Amino acid sequence: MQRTLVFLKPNSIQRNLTGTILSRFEQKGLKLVALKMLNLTEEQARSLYAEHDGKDFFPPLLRFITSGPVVAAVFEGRDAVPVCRKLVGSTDPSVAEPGTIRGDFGSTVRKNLLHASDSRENADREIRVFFGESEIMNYDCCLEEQL
Ligand code: IDP
Ligand code: MG
Repeated sequence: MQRTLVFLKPNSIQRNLTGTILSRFEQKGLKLVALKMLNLTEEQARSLYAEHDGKDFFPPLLRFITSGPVVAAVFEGRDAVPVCRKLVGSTDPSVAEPGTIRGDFGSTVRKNLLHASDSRENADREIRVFFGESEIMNYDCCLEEQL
């Protein structure tokens, strides 16, 4: 079973899309095992996007994701990392397929609503940026046999 990290960027919360977006993952059958709302520190933001350090969009990206509260979640399920990326859609909402979250609700690349981990290694690292092990829930799901 894989775990992946999703976080909703400040514009998702401000546009009242938090429930709508989280429901996409829930409806797919992914299991919500951790959830919190927080203001990212500069250090957390830098660590999340370290691979983009030095690019022209890096400073505005950091400013944007620290500009207001974000909502972070851990979802668990079979192939959770690629499944969540597929639900999220392409980085640029203008080319993201309809039916994906960015395709349906996104407007610009910079404000593309949310982040989802792109590999198992990054998922493990990113989960640790937001959550301690004791904040990740272990519970049986009554529908487990159907997932
Ligand atoms: P991803 O979020 O789909 O994984 P990445 O290429 O990892 O996309 O980029 C991280 C974030 O940086 C994107 O979600 C987007 O907000 C921002 N970003 C990426 N490319 C550009 C760009 O060309 N202009 C402005 N912002 C960008
Ligand atoms: Mg990325």
